[in-house]
Amino acid sequence: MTSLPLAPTPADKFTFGLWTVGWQGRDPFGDATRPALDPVETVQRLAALGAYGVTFHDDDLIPFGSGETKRESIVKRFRSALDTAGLKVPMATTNLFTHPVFKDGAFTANDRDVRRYALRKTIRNIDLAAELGASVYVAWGGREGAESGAAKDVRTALDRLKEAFDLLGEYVEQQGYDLRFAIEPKPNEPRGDILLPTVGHALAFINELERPDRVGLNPEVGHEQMAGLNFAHGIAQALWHGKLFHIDLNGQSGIKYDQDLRFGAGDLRQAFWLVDLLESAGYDGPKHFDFKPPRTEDFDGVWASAAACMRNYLLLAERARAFRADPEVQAALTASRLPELAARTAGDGLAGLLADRSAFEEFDVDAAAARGMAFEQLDQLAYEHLLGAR
Ligand code: XLS
Ligand code: MN
Ligand code: MN
Repeated sequence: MTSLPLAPTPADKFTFGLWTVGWQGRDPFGDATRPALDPVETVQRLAALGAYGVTFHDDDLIPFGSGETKRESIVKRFRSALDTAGLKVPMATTNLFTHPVFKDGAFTANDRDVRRYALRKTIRNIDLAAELGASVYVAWGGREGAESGAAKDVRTALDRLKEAFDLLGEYVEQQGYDLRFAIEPKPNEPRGDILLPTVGHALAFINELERPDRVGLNPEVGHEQMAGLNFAHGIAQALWHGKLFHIDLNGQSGIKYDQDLRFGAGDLRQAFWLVDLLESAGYDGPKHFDFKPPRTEDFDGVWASAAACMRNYLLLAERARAFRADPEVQAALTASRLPELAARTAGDGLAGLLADRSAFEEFDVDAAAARGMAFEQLDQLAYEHLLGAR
């Protein structure tokens, strides 16, 4: 195993939300354990750690209810901090969940006035996102859902959700912004059940929109794992559809509340396969950390955990590279017939398949059933690399 003096650089495209390191530790059972962070300090700290960019919800940067003059001076100060630090804003999003007005949702609230307000709030921040150079606009519908059956007519709510994305797409097109939307699925929390709960639900929804090309996904590690799903498989399918516009990296230990652990904590094995996939697929979008430094930490712990997110990604990328480059792994992949999976099943066409007696009439089913797949040896090699034993 090589020694690893890995240090992140902007070329790695690591980004963080203002709300991640800025989380004050307020949870349903306890008050804040840390004071608020000035977004300008966040920009400076992240740049010093080697990050590429920073992202925000409108209200993370401009406190809810700020007047126009205050808003302008905040944006000016933030922009000059970005310029000095050399940090980018590749993505922005809207807070449609904190204020009590969104208690029954935003784009799918039963209350029509709330839906119209939510769209206007979003459009206002889309203007700022475009002004700061963002190319992705994330939409996480945390309050779009229900706790009880009759309270939400889900089919009608999906009509309203489609209407919202169609209107936002129309706006962005009208303004000539180079901005695409990324839907972030989550199964529950804060609503009992959230609409578009998984990658698969969201992919199907996008096909019903007026501008499906403008809309993709921002899947989050912990959100799929909260539903017991294999995150790397979900990402592979999103890539297959050309829909991985952005990604939220963090850690989660199994099916429970949204833990938002630092990347690499929680399910390390899934983190390894995820990094292996992103690196081998050549994903070149931002690698965005959406984590919460635990409320046990002071600011030293906050910055240590932010640095650890990036380091864990780089360590896993190095381990994945070593795994793929190992001649024994390549032999094990062949023994497991991975190259064969890449061959067309019927390169000879349907006629060829129907005419091929060896495919059916003369096929030795028992002999094929008796062939071992050699997956255990292959998987153990992955473990050895992950554990630094090779
Ligand atoms: C919450 C989400 C949220 C989105 C952005 O669970 O992860 O932070 O990423 O609104
Ligand atoms: Mn989360
Ligand atoms: Mn997220």
